[in-house]
Amino acid sequence: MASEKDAALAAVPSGSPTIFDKIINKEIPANIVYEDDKVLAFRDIAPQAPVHVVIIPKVTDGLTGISKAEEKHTEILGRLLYTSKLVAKQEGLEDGFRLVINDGPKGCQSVYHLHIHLLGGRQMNWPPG
Ligand code: TR5
Repeated sequence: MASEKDAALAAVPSGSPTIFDKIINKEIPANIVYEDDKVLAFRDIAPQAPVHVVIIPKVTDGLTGISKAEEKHTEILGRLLYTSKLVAKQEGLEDGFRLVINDGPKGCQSVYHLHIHLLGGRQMNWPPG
């Protein structure tokens, strides 16, 4: 996950391709752990837990973040959540895990392509930072 500074410096959503589009298009490498026709999941480059996977839709259809969700996005939102559960099982997180969606500068979002963070492999704390 990004620091506040990273999030503050992140490009405002502009409609131009993000780093995640380049991962989808295989223009830059990523450690992919799950892929189907609609969803891609890969290991975060700066892991915040022993397991830290980023789960993204292949087509955003304007979903730069969860705050941009519209009724037309409900199917892909459900697919993302369901895929999170599949990847958690695949990663052996039977004892629990955490899903996180950062939104906007105050939510510490740094990449404006909707994504779910799957974190696990250690005890999570509450409240989060
Ligand atoms: O901060 P938010 O919630 O927007 O999450 C974006 C996440 O993307 C952060 O946790 C970053 O560590 C992660 N990230 C950024 C890059 C990247 C990545 N994960 C995998 N591979 C990556 N590449 C190749 N390049 C990045 N810039």
